[in-house]
Amino acid sequence: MKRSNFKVRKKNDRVSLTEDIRNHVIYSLSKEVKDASEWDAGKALALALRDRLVERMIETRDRYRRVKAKRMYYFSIEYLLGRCLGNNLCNMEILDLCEDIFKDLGYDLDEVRASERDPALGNGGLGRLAACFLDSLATLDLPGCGYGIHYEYGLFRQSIHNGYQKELADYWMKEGMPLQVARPDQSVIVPLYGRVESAATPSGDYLPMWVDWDDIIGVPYDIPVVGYGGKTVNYLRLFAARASENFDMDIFNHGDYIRAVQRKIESEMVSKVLYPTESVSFGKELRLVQEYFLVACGLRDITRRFLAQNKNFEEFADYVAIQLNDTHPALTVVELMRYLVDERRIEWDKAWEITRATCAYTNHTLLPEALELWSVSLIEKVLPRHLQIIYEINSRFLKKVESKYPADNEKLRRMSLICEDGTKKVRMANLAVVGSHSVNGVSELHSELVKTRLFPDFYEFAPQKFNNKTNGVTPRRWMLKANPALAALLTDTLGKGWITDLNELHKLEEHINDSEFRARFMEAKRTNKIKLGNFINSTLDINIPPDSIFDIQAKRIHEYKRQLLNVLHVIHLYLELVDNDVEPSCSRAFLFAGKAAPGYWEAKQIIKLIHSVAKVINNDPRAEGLLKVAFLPDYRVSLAEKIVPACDVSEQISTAGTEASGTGNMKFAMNGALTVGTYDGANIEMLEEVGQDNFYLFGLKQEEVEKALREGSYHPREIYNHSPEIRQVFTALLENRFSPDEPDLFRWLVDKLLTDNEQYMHLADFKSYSEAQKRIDRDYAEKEIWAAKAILNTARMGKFSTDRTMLEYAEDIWKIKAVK
Ligand code: 26Q
Repeated sequence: MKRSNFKVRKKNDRVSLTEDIRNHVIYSLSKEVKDASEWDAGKALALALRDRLVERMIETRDRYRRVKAKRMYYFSIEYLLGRCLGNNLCNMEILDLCEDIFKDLGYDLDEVRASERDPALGNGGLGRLAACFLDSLATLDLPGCGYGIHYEYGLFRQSIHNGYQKELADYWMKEGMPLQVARPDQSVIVPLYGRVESAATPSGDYLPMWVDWDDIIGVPYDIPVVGYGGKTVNYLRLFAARASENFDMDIFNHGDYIRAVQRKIESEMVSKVLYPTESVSFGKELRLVQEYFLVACGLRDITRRFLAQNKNFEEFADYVAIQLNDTHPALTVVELMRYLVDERRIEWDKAWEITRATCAYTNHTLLPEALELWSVSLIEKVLPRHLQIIYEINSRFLKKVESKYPADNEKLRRMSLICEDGTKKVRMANLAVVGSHSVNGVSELHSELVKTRLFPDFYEFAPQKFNNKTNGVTPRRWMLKANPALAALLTDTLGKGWITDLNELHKLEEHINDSEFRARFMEAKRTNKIKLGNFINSTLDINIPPDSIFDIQAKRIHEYKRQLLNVLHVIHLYLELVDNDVEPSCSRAFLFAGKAAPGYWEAKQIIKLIHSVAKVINNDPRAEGLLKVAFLPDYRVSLAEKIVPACDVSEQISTAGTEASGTGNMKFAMNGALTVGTYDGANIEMLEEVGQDNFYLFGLKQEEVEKALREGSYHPREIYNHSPEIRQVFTALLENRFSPDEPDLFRWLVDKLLTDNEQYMHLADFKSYSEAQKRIDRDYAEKEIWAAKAILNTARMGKFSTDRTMLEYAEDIWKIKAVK
């Protein structure tokens, strides 16, 4: 029987949109049009938009079904989406039209957009990368969707009191989330706890039975993801945990109804809150349950969809690819094995082949403390059957290793999925590597280090699995939406092609000697700086002259990212000015933004230090017009959209070998900032693209860092003894010039940075950092030179669009094709 194709009916013209907005005010909000507030109008617009997205989402699904397309499912514990309204309007190319319609109705769309809360269902880079991927997948008409958790509370909001970070709960759906589509009919049941009973099949085979489990319901909510041009609408499917209606019969039978209900309600904790840290949460049972919840919900959904079109699981990997965003969803490997072997009765070797052909794993970190380990006893308690399967996977795998390397016990110990030092733990990274056909890092350098430092044994064992996929960012949100001033100039100069083919920006180089173009480019930058300056002025009461260099470090606060190096240099410049009478040749504003994990003491002290330094410098008349320092609270996607377009100098100064890739670095450079950066992560590839003259490189290389730390030859005190600049900075800190009311407040950091083999080698790079900063000062003073460098940064960032990244994943790993 031939199915008829779904037709999209809603039009995107002024008449239909206006009509639908009015209808939603009446029929969805139950108000008279004349009584609708600006906010009501915004909500009605969001609903009118939703109608259009939903239609296109159905059409897209229909299109994928018709060709039985292979689909990719991105499994990620985090998605840092940012505001949706403006982004959707941009991608559907109706932003200007809707602004106009709102004006006609007497409202201001900008205000409505500014009142939308960010869905902040992620910590930082990893979650934002997932969101950029979704935008590119839809733009490229690729059948790829996101799976995640519908957290009730997103990443905490940051407020600052007396220079210290305070965390506030982020109930992000307070005003509702008009875009999402609840799908209770597609809910799934997730079992947890219980025990395994061994039985036998009639033919005598081992038949394990997972019994006495508790269950949680996973209810899917779909957030439509519209690609640029508005044709393809994929979705992000987030699962919320709901208590099942089955009561714990034991308690129930004893008549304790309320206690039985209470236990059920506790199960809804699973999707209550996002863990606000990028490590150290291992051991927390709830986090393990969250990871399993995602995996179990996702796989149930996928197998149901697969079964609707196909019965033969031998073909599973021809229709399904699953990408594991770090090890957080690594239990996918085990859950898929359990499903195939226990529920579909497929023999182990076949099931293993299917599982490995389906799964692929991306690593995002080299920091040893961020590698996930879960104690065997905890896994046994929460997922008893899965533990058995992990052991079985391990024993079969180690047999293969042993046959290749007979009697190499050390190798077996290192490659085992079980870490036997102390209490037994499961190494999730080893599980992800063994259970996947592809393992990738997120920049060239990082992918090399994944092979040589993180998984050398696995690389030797199966080198063909390992590959690189350099990160990117979506130019739709980070240029078109965030930087309308620059976007208009680019479209004026090149046409619209750059929006979906960022390499088109290369053509800007033809205009580099056109003085009018240069002036317009710098005028756009100036417009953005004035906007950000006004924002800072109105929120923090700090006045930043638009002609000063906007020097920005915006990212999570972490020692490895070295905000401290930046602050030490700011203090140095200040002391040069007030103690040594050396004026900087350009006025500079040092802007910081970023959250610290609530339990990360050092990171929180760094926030306090920035505020303390800012207070002294901003209130010193001698620094007026020359130096300013500001910390912008509550860094999140919507704040980044204000910051990024206004940046002149982007600080990407991690210790070489610690930042897997970075993506902020790309956003800034795309928008015409110059990078002061180390030879780390994707900085290296950005440098290759823009050339040495357009990038301020400094600092030790990864091999040098590694060698010094390995040999124990880093003695910061020697550097200190030979550097009058560093001594002056440390003396000021120890003399409490930035903490007059709290003596010794910053002694810890002087002590720490002077400790032998200090892990992030701050002082080793200080001199070369400060020299790079001097070069920046000199170049910025030459307006025309600077403009050319800024333009070349925008022109040469084509590689760093997630469109490129997604096409590489699609071709090399997922084997999926566009369905137009
Ligand atoms: C793990 C277990 C328990 C609790 C939390 C976690 C956890 C959560 C988040 C561990 C790590 C993360 C996030 C890591 C992250 O954001 N990494 C960044 O990924 C970016 C995208 O690839 C890179 O650009 C950054 O360099 C990398 O730091």
